[in-house]
Amino acid sequence: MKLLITGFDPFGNENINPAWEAVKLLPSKIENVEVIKLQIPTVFKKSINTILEGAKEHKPDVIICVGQAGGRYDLTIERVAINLDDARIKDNEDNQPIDESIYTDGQDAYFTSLPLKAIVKEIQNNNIPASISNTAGTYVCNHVMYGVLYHIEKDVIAKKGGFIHVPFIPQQVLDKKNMPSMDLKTIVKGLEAAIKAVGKYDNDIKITGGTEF
Ligand code: PCA
Repeated sequence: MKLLITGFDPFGNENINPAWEAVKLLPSKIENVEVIKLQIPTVFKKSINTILEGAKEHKPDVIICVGQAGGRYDLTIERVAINLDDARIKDNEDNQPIDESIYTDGQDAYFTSLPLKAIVKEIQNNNIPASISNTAGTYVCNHVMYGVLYHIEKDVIAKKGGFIHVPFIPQQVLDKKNMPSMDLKTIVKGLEAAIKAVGKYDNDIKITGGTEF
């Protein structure tokens, strides 16, 4: 199995993005999975185009995008991407779309085709906190996840796609009181576990993983 895994460059007030830092440290082979790493810009549209170019070159079976979710304490596997850009802050090229569709001919939302619960379980088996998230927000991460799933449906750029959000790493929270963080090595180990699960499970397992709110 061939996996294309992407990580964003730093955005907002941060000078490092734990997503790319972690992706960079992944081995190039994890059990039966060949891992291809790609940095993508935190820029609307350009981010999706960079993935499309990578997919054209590498022809992956699976595409997983990884992004920073400052404020979350665990690794979160995103269930759904919605057809909406609503940027609270400008992206790295000063774009700030507000309430715009990503693709006018796309569905309202796409669900990930990754085995969500198997991934969460495999990460937790390594004593690393992980859960399913039911919103990837309305910024570039949701944009990219939506773009990947749209292009999987329209032009089959891969068989499966999805998104994982990671917390801040400790060096980012030195000046942020009461802000959760996770050690970079732990994030890398968690992503490795996620990739193992993707290599092992074609279909998801039926265990609880929902939330009330
Ligand atoms: N996180 C942002 C965009 C880039 C990133 O790493 C997000 O969650 O939308």
